[in-house]
Amino acid sequence: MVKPDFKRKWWKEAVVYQIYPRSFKDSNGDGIGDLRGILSKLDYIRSIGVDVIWLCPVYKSPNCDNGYDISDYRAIMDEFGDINDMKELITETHNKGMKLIMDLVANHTSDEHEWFMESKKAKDNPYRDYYIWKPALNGQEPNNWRSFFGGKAWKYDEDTGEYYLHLFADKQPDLNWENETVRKSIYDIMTWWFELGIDGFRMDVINMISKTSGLPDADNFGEQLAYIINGPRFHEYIQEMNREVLDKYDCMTVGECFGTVGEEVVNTVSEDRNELDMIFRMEHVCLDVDLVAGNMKRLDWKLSDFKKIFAEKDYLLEGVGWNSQFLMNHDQPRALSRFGNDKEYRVESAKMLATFLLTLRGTPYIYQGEEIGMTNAAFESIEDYRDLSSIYTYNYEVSNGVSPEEMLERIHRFSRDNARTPMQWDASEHGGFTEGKPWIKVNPNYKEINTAQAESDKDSIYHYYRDMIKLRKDNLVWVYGGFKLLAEEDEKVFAYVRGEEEEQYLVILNFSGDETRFIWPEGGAYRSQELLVSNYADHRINSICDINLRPYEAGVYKLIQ
Ligand code: ISL
Ligand code: CA
Repeated sequence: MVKPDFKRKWWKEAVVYQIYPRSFKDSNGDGIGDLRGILSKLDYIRSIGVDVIWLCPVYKSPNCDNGYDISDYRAIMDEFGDINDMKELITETHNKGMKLIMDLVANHTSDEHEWFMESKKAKDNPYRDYYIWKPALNGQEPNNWRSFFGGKAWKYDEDTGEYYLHLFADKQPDLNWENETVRKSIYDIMTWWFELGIDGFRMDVINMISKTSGLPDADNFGEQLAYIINGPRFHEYIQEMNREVLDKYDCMTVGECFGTVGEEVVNTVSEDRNELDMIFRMEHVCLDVDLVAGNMKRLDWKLSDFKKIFAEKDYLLEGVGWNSQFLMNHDQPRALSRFGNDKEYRVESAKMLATFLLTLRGTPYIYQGEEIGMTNAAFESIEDYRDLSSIYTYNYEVSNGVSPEEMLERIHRFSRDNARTPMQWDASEHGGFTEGKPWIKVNPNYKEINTAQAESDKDSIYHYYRDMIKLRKDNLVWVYGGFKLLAEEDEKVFAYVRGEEEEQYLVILNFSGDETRFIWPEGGAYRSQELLVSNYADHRINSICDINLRPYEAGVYKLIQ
């Protein structure tokens, strides 16, 4: 359980704050968040106690997928500002003692990127091979792959009579990483940004850049994933990327690696392989919804399965490599609505989840608004939604017989827009996000849930996050110390011990809305315990071996030996 020989790194000790720029803060009243908006809120971000800001894509983009479709990697999206704003953001972030990482979207570009526009012109265009073009097979698509956003993964181009591959929207053609010039061009872009002063990259669907050769037909989507994820040349490319770029900078990298499991995780983040610092694994956000089926139907899930995922991912990398920890991001519902209770126990459960996220081993990522307990939005009509994948799924399922009411319920629960409603700053109109008309509706609960309220209330979720981050920072044992899951099969309580033999802590979290009792006979081995944190002001226990917990009650104890 203990590995004191971990190499210290700033990014292991950091807490990251993720910003979705479109929804963070609008500075000029056009209803769209922008870089000057972020600049105006840097002091707020710093006040949470985080060290690193991860900016979702801000590059020039026609915005079919809110910036995950890039048309120019060296320019800023018109609505967000310009390169001077970006330079100022980098400088100011550094001046305030934080670092800034960007989103590298390199599996695909926009179809409006110059490379693709050239590529489309003719079969012998020098850029043709930048993308994955194939002729029809028996008058049909080159294979039967599906896009992640629904429909076929191939689009026919009339002019040149061939299909191009798009694993995401048809406006997001996949780059051909087998082409060395493509790889070099991406490395040049990365270098360009490092020279501008950024501190690292979150890499979008990076485990999909190498596809199985021959692009074989798949019997189902699961099999298709196997042909796409961690393909034959993935590690070679990432090692090359390190030699060409990453090795030259003191940077951090985190790869979005949906579907990467087991040995492939080890192969990607082992410190001796020089690939990625950490990856985002998605298992814990796939328990209650089937991303392979893609229908947003809620599945029953068990806390014991959730716990095993966290334990296994920690044990797998013990002494080998580093984990990332997150409960939500811009593609996921609000963690509080999903794993807590966003109604009668909103504050308690949000604090419980904060206790969890910040006492795990691995670098924690907080998503904007998580620190004030923002919740899922339940818009009345599908017209109020903006996310292309939510809209596609709604239309597809409804046209296949699911009732619109049922589909709207699924959207309420799982739409990516739950995370994308504007940040709630105060109780003024549109939550202080904009003085104009927001590009997507503000969650109507902004009058009660906003940063102004959170800052002024000493018992708020926001202050609790600050305290938890401080606790984590005050003692490196929270960063590097071992993790041991207790009571694996308990379906209400998530409990674990952190730390070294001579210094141990118990974290106990009631993940349910019921009162429950946690019996821990091994606790008898300790002389006593000292309570460090709880989300209930009157949290008391008689014995560490037998703990009563109220709904979502959480406690962190130092165990005295
Ligand atoms: O969003 C999802 C489920 O709701 C995922 O399937 C998601 O599409 C997948 O994890 C890849 O996400 C990343 O790449 C996409 C982009 O739309 C996402 O926002 C991004 O995080 C394409 O670039
Ligand atoms: Ca704006």
